[in-house]
Amino acid sequence: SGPVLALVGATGAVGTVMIDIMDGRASVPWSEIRLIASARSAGKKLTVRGEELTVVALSPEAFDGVDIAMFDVPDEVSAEWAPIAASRGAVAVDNSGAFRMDPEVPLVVPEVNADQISNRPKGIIANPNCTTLSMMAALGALHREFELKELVVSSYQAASGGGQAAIDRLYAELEALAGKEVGVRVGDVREVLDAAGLPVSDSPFPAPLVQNVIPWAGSLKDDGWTSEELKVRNESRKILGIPDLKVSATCVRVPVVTTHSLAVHAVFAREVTVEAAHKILAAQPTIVLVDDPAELKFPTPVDTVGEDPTFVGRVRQALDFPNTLDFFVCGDNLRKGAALNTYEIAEGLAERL
Ligand code: 11C
Repeated sequence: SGPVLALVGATGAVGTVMIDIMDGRASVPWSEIRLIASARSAGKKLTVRGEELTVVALSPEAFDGVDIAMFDVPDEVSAEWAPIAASRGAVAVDNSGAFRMDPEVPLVVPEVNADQISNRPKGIIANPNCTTLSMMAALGALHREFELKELVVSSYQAASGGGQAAIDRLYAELEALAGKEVGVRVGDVREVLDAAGLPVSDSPFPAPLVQNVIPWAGSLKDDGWTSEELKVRNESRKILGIPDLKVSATCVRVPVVTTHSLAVHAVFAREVTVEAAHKILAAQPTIVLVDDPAELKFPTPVDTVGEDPTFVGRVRQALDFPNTLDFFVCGDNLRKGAALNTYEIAEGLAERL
């Protein structure tokens, strides 16, 4: 008798993690879980919570009887199909960028603005970009206490932000370089990749990712900014409810499979101390504070991947900037950064339907 939940994009990188999250829940409120994907994946069988389900093809009829439809698909697929799901009576919870900045679509991180779940005139709720999301639990908690004014962020983003093809590419590059001595002269990494049949022209990334960091994520926008950097700015403003928040972001891809990291420089209206920030962060249930510099304890992707909370450390009071904290955050970009937050919105919806 509970609501019917659909997962659109069930066979993708985020869809796969979504199934893992549902498997891990002690109980679920759903009377039915329906898996939906492109016609190419239709008919595939996947096990969810011990039950074998057959993936059905995306079609208007696939949404019949569905109460909540989670979308983990590219922007253009969501742009077309989330409104169709809504017109069939479902609430669409969309993880793409298609609707995030629509003023009639709430952009929700439950621990920051859960109240927005009920405000959905279009029948669509958006899930933020994984880079923005990774710092939201921390910034939301600190903003409540100190009032955030300015934000300067550098990201260290994992390959899996680019989906399965990007994950496959990183593994292929790692394999091609195994046992080779590189990093000695300009061009040596590209030569090894070319010889292995992996020219950068075939890559989802604009440069080799192994032995490298790439100051580029997303697409080119005005004045040299990338789409990813503008998402960090616009989405942070909307989620935190600070329309004039000053934000500057530089988004960088690093050779990590999963877990985005961010170096955050946050300026507040009120006086801050590391001690007070520690207390606030430690009290937030979806944050794990790992901050003991004397013991070399800080968050890293290796110790974050597969975990639900975001990990925060290296909290410092900026020496030359008043009311300012610098800190480092790691969040699994496929879990809280994508599937988990979407699922938490769906759970919040189920309580309110
Ligand atoms: C990345 N953050 O790491 C991107 C992926 O707007 O949902 C997610 C893009 C988005 O490449």
